[in-house]
Amino acid sequence: MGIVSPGFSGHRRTKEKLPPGQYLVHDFPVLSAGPTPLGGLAGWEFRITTESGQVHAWDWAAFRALPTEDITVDLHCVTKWSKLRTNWRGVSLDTLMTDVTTSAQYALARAVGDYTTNVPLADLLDGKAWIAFCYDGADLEPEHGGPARLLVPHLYLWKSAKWIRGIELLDHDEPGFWETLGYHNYGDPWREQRYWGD
Ligand SMILES: Nc1nc2c(c(=O)[nH]1)N[C@H]1C(S)=C(S)[C@@H](COP(=O)(O)O)O[C@H]1N2
Ligand SMILES: [Mo]
Repeated sequence: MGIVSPGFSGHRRTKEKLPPGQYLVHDFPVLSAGPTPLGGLAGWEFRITTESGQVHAWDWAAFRALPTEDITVDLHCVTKWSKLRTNWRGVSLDTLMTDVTTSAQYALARAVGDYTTNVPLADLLDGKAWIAFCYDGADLEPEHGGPARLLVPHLYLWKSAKWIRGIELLDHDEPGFWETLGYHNYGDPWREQRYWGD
């Protein structure tokens, strides 16, 4: 390996490509539509419910016994901030879906409280989504969704439901909290799909 001068990497960084309309932040903003739930791990449960009503559930111990992945991903919020190379540890949705039999095409993530968000099931599979419980080597802070949140980094960050409790697999699409209020149904930052009609 050659020596890469700080000037070179700095130059590269300024030329890094962001999705259209986004700007770079170095802090980690908190965006929550309601209060931060402070429930402990004792009653925590994550459920996948299929379109035929089959339930697959993990308590914290069962969830944490699953194989984990360390991932570094860029985050893009619809309010226009992007944060690059964030480090997470989580359980891949592929792992959670291993024993789930479904022909559903849609998914609705449900969090503590009223927050829901819809994602096509294909966008949760093939290494594209995780239930994340560590950020930057530490337990995920409650304000960022701890104990665990959905992480779907290829879509705008409102799709990454904090305090996730379950995913419902559906044979029809069901818009969630922000989607019902006018946010784009799919939310691809690279196509700048911020609002319905974009
Ligand atoms: N349960 C829940 N999840 C949520 C939200 C929320 O209000 N409630 N806000 C969403 C929005 S709009 C964004 S931009 C991100 C913000 O995540 P952060 O607070 O960790 O930056 O969480 C998303 N997930
Ligand atoms: Mo957001």
